Amino acid sequence: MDARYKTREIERRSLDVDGLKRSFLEWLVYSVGKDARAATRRDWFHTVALSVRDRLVDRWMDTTRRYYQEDAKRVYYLSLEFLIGRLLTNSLSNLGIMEECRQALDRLGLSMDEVIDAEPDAALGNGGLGRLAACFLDSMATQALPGYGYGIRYEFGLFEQRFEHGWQVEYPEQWLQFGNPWEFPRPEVLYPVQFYGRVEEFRDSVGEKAYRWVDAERVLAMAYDTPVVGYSGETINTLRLWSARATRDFNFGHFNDGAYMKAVEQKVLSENLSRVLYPNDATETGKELRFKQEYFFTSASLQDILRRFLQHHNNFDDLPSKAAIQLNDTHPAIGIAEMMRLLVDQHAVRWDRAWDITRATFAYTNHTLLPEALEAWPVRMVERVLPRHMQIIYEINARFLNRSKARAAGDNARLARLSLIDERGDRRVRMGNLAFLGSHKVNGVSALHTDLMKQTVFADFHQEFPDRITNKTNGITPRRWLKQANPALSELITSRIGDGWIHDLGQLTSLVEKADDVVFREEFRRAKRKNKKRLAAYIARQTGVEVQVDSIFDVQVKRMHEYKRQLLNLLHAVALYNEMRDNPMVSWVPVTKIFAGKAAPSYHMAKLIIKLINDVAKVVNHDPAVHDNLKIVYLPNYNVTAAEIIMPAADLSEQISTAGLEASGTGNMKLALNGALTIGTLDGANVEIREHVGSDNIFIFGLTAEEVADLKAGGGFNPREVIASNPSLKRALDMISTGVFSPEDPNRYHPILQALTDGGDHFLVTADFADYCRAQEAAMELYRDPEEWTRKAILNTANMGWFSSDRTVNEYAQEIWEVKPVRAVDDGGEGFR
Ligand code: F58
Repeated sequence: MDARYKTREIERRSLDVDGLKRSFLEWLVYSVGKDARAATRRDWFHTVALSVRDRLVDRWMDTTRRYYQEDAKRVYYLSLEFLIGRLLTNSLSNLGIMEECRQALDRLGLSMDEVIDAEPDAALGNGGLGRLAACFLDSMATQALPGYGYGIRYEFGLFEQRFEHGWQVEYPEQWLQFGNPWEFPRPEVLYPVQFYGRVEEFRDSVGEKAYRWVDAERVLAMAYDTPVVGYSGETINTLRLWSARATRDFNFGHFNDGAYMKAVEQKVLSENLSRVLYPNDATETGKELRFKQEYFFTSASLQDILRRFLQHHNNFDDLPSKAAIQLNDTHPAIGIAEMMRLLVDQHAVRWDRAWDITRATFAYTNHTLLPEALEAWPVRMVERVLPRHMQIIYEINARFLNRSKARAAGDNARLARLSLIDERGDRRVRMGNLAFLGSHKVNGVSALHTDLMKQTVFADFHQEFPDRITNKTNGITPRRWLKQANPALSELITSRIGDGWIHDLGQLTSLVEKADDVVFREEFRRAKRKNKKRLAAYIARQTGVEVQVDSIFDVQVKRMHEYKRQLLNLLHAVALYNEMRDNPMVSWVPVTKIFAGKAAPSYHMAKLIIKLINDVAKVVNHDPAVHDNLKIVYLPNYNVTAAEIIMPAADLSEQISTAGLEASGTGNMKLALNGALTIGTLDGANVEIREHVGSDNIFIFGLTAEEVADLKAGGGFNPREVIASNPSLKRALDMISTGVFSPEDPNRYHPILQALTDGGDHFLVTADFADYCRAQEAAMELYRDPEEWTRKAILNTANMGWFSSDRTVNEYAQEIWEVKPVRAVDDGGEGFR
C-alpha cells in the first residue's frame, strides 16, 4: 500500500486532537477544495462533518455485517417523517470526541460553536410524530437493536416560518442547497414504483385466477443512506431515505409525434414525488400527490426489505421471524396491500398464507384520535392511482366482513363501522381500519390515549381482537435532550451520580435525595440560570425583546393548533397584564411568556392566533405601566435546533391541551426532564408524568377527559354564561374584540371571539380558564420561594428517567417486534468510547 494512503487510513480513524486537526486540513483542501484563508464557516462545517463521517464508516459497516452474518431479525420503522435536526453535535457526542474536536478547531483558530451553527437543521417532519421517529432511531442504535428507518428524502423540509407584521409567512426550507455531508447516495439501490394503469386477469400455470398490473407509469426510488450513531459508537444503524428519479424509458407516443420535450417534461414531473414535505397538521385527504408519496416510499421500502430477506431465504415462511415492520401512523398503511401484492402477484404465495405472513410482520402505531386527522382516501382515487391495491383491499375487506358477519348477528351498523370502506357520502378507504386489520399489534402512545382508542375509534375492532391493542408510552432520547442540549445540568448530574444515566436514565432517581441538599439546589439553579441567559440572548437576537433572566420562563412550544390551546395561555397573559396595571404597588413575580411553533399554512384560525399573540406582545412589551414584569415573545421558526436552546431554559412547561385530545406529547417530557415544572391538564402522557414526578410537583388543572366527554355528551355548555360570570375573562375578551391590540383593524379577531362564543368553544378554553388561572397563581406563588421551587424542579428531573425512549423502544422490542440486541464482539478491552 502506498505510504501516503496508509497514513491517511490511520488518520481516518484517529480520535485524538492532532489526528482530527490533520484530518480537517486534509479534507478542507482535498475535498472541499479551499485553503484555510478562503474557507467560510460552511466550508469548515463540511470539512468537520466529512472528517467525523470518516470515523463512523468502519463501525457502520461492522454493524451491517454483524446483522447480515447473524441473519438477525430486523426492525423496519416506516415513517413519512424523521425530524432529526442537526447531526454534528449528535455524532461527536455519541462518539465521545466532542472535546477533542473543540480543541482541534481551537488550534486552527476556529470556534466550534460557529462551525456547529453552520449546519442546516434537517426538518423532515412536522412535529411530535417525526421527532419520535428520530428519538427511536437513536435509542435503537444505542441498544444495539437492528433497526432501520425508512422514509423520504424531501428536497424541501418543513417550511421556514417568518413573521411579517406579526403574521406567519412561509418560506421554502432548502436544507440540501449546499449538499449534505452525512448522506451516502446509493445510485445502485434503485426500485421501480408504479402508478395508474389497469389490472389484467389471467390463468396461472396451475390454472388458478391471477392478476397483473399493466400499462402503469413508473418512477424509480433511489436510496440515500445516513448513518445513525448509537451512544458510544458501538452500533451504527442506517436511515434509508428514498428520492424519486425519472425512468429512462420514454413515452413513445409523444416521442413519435415529435413531442420530445413533452416526454422529457413528464419525466421531470415524476421527480416531484420527493420534492416537499406536506406541512399539514391534519392530512389533506384530497391530495393525490400525498397519497403517491405514501405509496412511493412504502413500496420501495418493502421491495428492499424483501430483497434483503431473500438473500438468506428461499420462501417467505420465516419473514415474520426475520422482519418486523412498524407503521408510524397510517401514512405507510398502504404497505399492507402492497405486501399482499408482492407476495401473491409477484412471488405466487397463496392468499391465506400471504395474509398470515403480512399480519405477523406488521404493527401499527396510532398517534391521534382527532377525526379530521384519520386518513380516508377516496375510493375513486385509490382505484385510479393503484388499481391492483384497490382490488386487494376489497378482497381483504370481503373476507374479514364475512367472518365478522356471523358474530355481528345482523348488526349492520357495526359491520359498516368495521368495514375498510366508509360508504357514507363519497366512498373512502379507511386507512386506520386497514392498518389495524393487517397488523398483529396496534399501539397507542400513552396510557390514556390507548384507553381512549379502545373506547372510541377502535372500539369495534377492540371487541373483535381484544389482544391486539397495546400501550407504548412515548419517550425521548436523553442523549440529545439532556446530555447535548443541556451541558450545564448534565455535568452537574454526572459529577454527583456518574454518567450511567446517559444510557440508563432510570439512574436519575439517585438525585431524589439531592433535592434536600442546599448546595446541590444552588448548583442546579446556577445551571438553569446559565441556560436562561443563553435563551435570553437568543430571544434578543431573534425578536429584539430584552427579557429578565430572573423572571419565570413560562414556555409553550409546539405546533400551533386550537386543541393545544395557545389561546388559553394568551388569555391568561392578558388577564395578568390587566392585574399588573390595576395593582402597580404589588410586588409582582416577573413573568416571560415564551411561545414558538408553526401553523399549517392553510390553517387560518391558527395563523390568526399567532397574529393575536404578536399583537398582544407588542402592546404589553411596550407598556411602561407593567414595569417589565410581563414580557411576551413569539420565537420564529421553531425547530429541533431552537428546541435544544429552549427546553433547558424553561421554568414552567405549558401542556394545556383539552383533555382527551393530545395523544401523548413529548415536549412535556423534554421540559420536565430539564427541570421545568409542568402546568397541565390530565391529558396524554401528562397523566403518567404526574404519577412519576408526584402530584405535589406539578400544577394540574381543568376538566378531565371523562368530564369533557360527559360535557359533550350532555349537549355542551354555554360559553357566554361562563364568560359573563368571570370578570377577568370577560375583560380580556372585550379588549380583544374592541381592538385594544389591533387599533388599525378592530374586527381582526372576530373569528376567534366567534369560535369562543357562538361557535360553542369546542376546545373548552372558557370552561377551563378559571382553574387555569388558579394554577398559574399557584406557580407564581411558588416561584417566590426559590428553594422550594428548585426542590420540586430537581424532583422532576430525578423522576423523569422512565420517559427515556430507550425504555419505550425496549418495550416495542420485547412485546411487539420480538427482536434482540446484536452486540459487537468485545474489541479487546479498549471499548468504543
Ligand atoms: C403527535 N402527532 C401527537 N402528528 O399529536 C402527539 O400527542 C404525540 O406525542 C406525537 O404524535 C408522538 O406520538 C403528530 O405529530 C403529525 O405531525 C401528523 C403529520 C402528518 C399529518 C397528520 C399529523
